Amino acid sequence: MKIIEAKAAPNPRRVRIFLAEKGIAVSFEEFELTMENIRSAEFAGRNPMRQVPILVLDDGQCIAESIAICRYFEALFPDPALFGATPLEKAQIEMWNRRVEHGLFHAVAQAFRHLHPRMSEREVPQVREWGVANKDKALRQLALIDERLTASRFVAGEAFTVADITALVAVDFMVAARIERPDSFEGLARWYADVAARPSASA
Ligand SMILES: N[C@@H](CCC(=O)N[C@@H](CS)C(=O)NCC(=O)O)C(=O)O
Repeated sequence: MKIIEAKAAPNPRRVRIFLAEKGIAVSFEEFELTMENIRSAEFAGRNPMRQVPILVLDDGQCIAESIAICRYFEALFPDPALFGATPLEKAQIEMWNRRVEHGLFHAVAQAFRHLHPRMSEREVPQVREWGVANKDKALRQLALIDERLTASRFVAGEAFTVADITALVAVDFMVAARIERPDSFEGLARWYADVAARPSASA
């Protein structure tokens, strides 16, 4: 088994943090995200979306999508439960993870893809106005997460979960997307200092 990734990219980082939190060792293979590599038939055969990370199982089956990969490992190794243990926890963590992924993470990714010169060949058409609109959207989403973290220790409640991993990676991705984090978000700052200090954050 191996995970095909690009070390500098945010989605593979989500999987690396998840595995580090679980204490699971998997071998990683670096995939250079050049246009030539992305267009290759071999890459498309592994993931028709032409994106990393991709988990390649020993029998050659491929699982893409960061959360699908994390869920696979959660099912194999349930402790610590990063997707929750009880039906209620599972629902709450799913709710928050989806809010962060479809809200903040998506907005930051859209801002990056539609504004960064490095993405011009990849994001066609690259629509500047859409990138700018998503910078504003990302800040609105961040305000909602800040509000949540003013009342809650972690994103989905009192325990660290996959929703914190999604949020941490999204907040760090803001740097590449050139979106400044406002100092006024105190709940977010308190949470960020806590989760960024976990050993898994540097996985
Ligand atoms: N929904 C996918 C997104 C994967 C994704 O966007 N991967 C990026 C790296 S962070 C990628 O491979 N980008 C290459 C490209 O879009 O050309 C997931 O959760 O894994």
